[in-house]
Amino acid sequence: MTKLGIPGGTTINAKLLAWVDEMAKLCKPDSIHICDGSDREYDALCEMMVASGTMIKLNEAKRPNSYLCRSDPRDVARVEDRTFICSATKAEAGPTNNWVAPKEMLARMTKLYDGCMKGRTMYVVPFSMGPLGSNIAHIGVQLTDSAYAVANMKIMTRMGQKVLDLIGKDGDFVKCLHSIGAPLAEGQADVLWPCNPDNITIAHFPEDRAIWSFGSGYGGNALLGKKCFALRIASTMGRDEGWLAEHMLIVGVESPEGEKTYVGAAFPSACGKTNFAMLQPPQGFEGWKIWTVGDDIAWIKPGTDGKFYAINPEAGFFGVAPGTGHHTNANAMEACAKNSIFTNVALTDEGDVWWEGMTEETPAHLIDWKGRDWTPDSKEPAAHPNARFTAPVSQCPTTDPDWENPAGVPISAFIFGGRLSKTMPLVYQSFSWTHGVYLAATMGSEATAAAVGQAAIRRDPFAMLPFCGYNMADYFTHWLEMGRKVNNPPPIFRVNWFRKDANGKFMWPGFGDNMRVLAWIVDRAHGRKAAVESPFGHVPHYEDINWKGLDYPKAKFEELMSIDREDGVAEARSQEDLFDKFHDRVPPEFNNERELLKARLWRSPAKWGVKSE
Ligand code: O2Y
Ligand code: MN
Repeated sequence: MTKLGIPGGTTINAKLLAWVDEMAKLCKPDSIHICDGSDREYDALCEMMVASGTMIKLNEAKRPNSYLCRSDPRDVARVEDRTFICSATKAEAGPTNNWVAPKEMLARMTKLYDGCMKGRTMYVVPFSMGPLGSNIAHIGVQLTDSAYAVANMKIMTRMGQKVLDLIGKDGDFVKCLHSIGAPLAEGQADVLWPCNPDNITIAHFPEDRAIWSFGSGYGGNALLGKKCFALRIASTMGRDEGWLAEHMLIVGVESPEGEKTYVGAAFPSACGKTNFAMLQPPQGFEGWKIWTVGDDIAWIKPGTDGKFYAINPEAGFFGVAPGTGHHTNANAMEACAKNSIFTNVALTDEGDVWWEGMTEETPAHLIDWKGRDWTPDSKEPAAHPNARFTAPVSQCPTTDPDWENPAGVPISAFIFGGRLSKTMPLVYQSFSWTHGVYLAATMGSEATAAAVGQAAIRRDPFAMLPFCGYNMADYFTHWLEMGRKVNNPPPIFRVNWFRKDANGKFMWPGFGDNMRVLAWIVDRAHGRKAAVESPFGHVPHYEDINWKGLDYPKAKFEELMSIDREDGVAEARSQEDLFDKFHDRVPPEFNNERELLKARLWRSPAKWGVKSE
């Protein structure tokens, strides 16, 4: 029996028992608790954290069964400069990942882990990424000394005894070791958010399918099923086994006639990914419905019928709170209305949570994320900009009835977004699978180079730059090859909601109106609408977009879709900078695609415009 005072789960898995034993000898916890994933266990963990002050129970009438946590201000986000891919060679990790040789990292971290759990409990957290027993799902076990991580893993994954039963006596799993790195000496009082910010290290060992995370208790650093397993380790599993682990949302688009089309979409951060995953169709789309399968990660495998099938490996949302509100994303608000954990948001006088952008009116008084009194006159925001809600997917009103289908959902199109104020039209479709992979590899957002005040493009291929567990050039090749694993690979689209006019104003309303673009994409995926060939790809005729409920003049649309030849050529040249990093590992098809792009631009007028039928 551990401090929790409840028995916990049981396992006969020899590999798991031996690994727990080995890691316990290294980390030296006071006790070990095998998680059974029951509600009773969750309640006991939360009660324990409320008693220690780590969690605040929210007003039961306003936010049932929900809690607030405040992290150490030095531990508030993922730390990319402390994240490592420890593959056998540096070349396998590639130029976009931090690399340390596996032996060296193991030695370095073994010293950090030595005795790191003294005075604490080591929780053994068995979890399934994806519906239990699905052919697309995989199992992991996280060892952690953070009760906060355990409670979050209960929401974010399928966790507990049922997973131990599934792996039985010899089933395999990804080994995920996590410690906050803050041992407690006998009699030493604990702090509310123990961590070890000076030694944060998030290491991935792709060959061993293992993760070692030390020093942080926050989000992607501590909930190892998410970015560490479901993207970095899973991307290497996908490369080796012939599938895709992607930083993509999955939605189903249902027409009034009941036709359902699933798409996977990748966007860089701050591009409205969660809003798109829970999109509310605008006026003019009566009878249409958007169904959410996932908001962040997709695992995609080729099915026996020659189509791609996708699951959301997660069971919860770890959503950014600031900016999420009743007016911008009512579905996300409903998802976190109960049974949720909030981290680094503000506390209202009524015992509920609040953050910037939640309501139109700002409360007169709050306790901010650092635990200080806050009023609208305060200089700092009440919630940390990376404050989060952890909420069950099942609570979202748009959750797809098939979101837990072990067979996954069939993917009919891929969408890749960017955030670019110039050059890039609202939407275009690739000419081929190879061209589409090139479009995804060159996606990016504008980053203002403060020194010169000019916009520079920060490339984020496939929105996977911080999440690809191996050399990104090999990842591009893997995508090219995956197109040959299915009968007709789905069409690939690029979208850009962020183009601005000469006055610096956004040209596209965004939010629910993105449905108009999505409906055209769905039509194209079913081979229904004609399109115009532009230098970048196939673009829609004005008449083929449903404009009902939106006054969007044809001339404005033509401006939104126009391509300036010089800007286009500059874009093509700047794509070379990205690929130069990878030297001769870049797939040769990419050089061809770039030359073809340049040739199309040279043959186009100085300002290319879409012509209507
Ligand atoms: O800062 C963190 O630890 C969370 S990062 C995150 C969380 C949910 C979905 N996406 C992300 C991301 O960084 O892409
Ligand atoms: Mn993400």
